Parts: sequence; structure tokens; C-alpha cells
Amino acid sequence: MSIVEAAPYDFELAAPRAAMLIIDMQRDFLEPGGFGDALGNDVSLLRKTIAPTRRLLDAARRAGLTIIHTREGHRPDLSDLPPAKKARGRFATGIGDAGPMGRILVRGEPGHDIIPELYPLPGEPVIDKPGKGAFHATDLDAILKNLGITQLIVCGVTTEVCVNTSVREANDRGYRCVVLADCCASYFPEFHEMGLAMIKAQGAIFGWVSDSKAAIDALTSGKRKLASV
Ligand code: TIU
Repeated sequence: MSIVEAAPYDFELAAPRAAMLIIDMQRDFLEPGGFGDALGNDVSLLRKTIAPTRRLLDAARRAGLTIIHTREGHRPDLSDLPPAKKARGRFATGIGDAGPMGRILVRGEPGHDIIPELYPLPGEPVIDKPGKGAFHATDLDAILKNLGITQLIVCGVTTEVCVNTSVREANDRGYRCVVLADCCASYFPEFHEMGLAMIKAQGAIFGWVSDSKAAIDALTSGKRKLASV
């Protein structure tokens, strides 16, 4: 067991039972011309997460941690896209429409894929999710249970949308989540701050908040203790 220094108190990491969950680090959210851009956002705000997430990913791979990636998106025939989601925002260009990186948030299109800096290795599960939460209409829970995973180190975008939704879903399913502040971001910096504040409030009501350095320390030479979770 290792200690990840976190708020509101230390997170006791049991690496064999932990997975790094990287949420929706897709070109559609982090590069110009994708879904984030179509919603009117400045996608450059999310790109500061890439370097720390890459450092943690390298450390997690070296430590033999389970790594799981998610992607938000839909089938090419859009049969899994709720009309309510398609219509939301009344944007001129929306999900399924053609953009510079292919059809927006459609599986198999260049924009839907994970950014090259964090690309999955063969064997790392990639969860294709139609919703904001990583558990909704996916086999993530089954995969985690079958692997014996009980703890999640969470990175990704955006803090208040897919990260928060997924952490809440995970928490209700009994997982302990630690969310890394510098590995998450929002198009709205104040929502990032409040999204993290809501997770760790009330004695970690949804989970813990830490950063990539503390997580890497715990995975490598970090403080250790003998108790078991
Ligand atoms: N992955 C994710 O957060 N999906 C979004 O649509 N986020 C926004 O902030 N729009």
C-alpha cells in the first residue's frame, strides 16, 4: 500500500487493485475543429493536461497498473445518439456532422480517436461510451470487477462534465476514486475548480483530489504503510 497525498485526506493506494482511468482525451475535445470547438469553446485550455497525464501514464505503465481509456462518441448510423443529445445547444454543426477531423463524435473518425500523445498501447482497454458517464451503457464495470479493481486514479476532460459524471457513477458502484487536478481541465476554469471542490467536499463525498506528482510519488518511491484497505 502507498500513500497518495490528497485532499481532504490521504488516499491509500493499493496498486494491484487500482486502475488509471483516462477519460475522453480525444482529438474532438483537445484539438481545433472538433466537438469542443463546435460548442464554442477554446480547446487550448485543455491541452495543459497532456504533459502531466503523459508523465503519470509512463509511471503507471512502468508500475504495471491497469490503464483504461474512454472515448465519448456514437455509432456511424447514430442509432445510439439520443435525439435530445443531438439537438442540445441548437449548434449549426453538431454530433454526426462533418468537420475538419471527420464526423463529430462518431466512432472511427479521426476526431473521435485519442490524441497521439496519450495513445493506448495494445491490450489497454478502450471504452466507447455514448454518454457523459463512463459506466452508462458500457462494459466498464464488468471489466473492472473481472480485473479485481476497486480504486481509480482519474484523469481526463472535462472536469465538470465527463470526469464528474464518471466519478459519481464509480462512487455509487463502490469504487474509491482519486482525481488528479493537473490531469483534468475544463473549458471553464471556474467549473474545474468547483468540480474538484464538489468531489472532495464533505469528507470526500465522491472521492479524493490530488495531483500527478503525488500519484507518481506513490507509484514509485512514495510513502508506504502496512495496513490494508
Ligand atoms: N468528455 C466530456 O466532458 N464531454 C463533453 O461534452 N464535455 C464538455 O465540457 N462539453
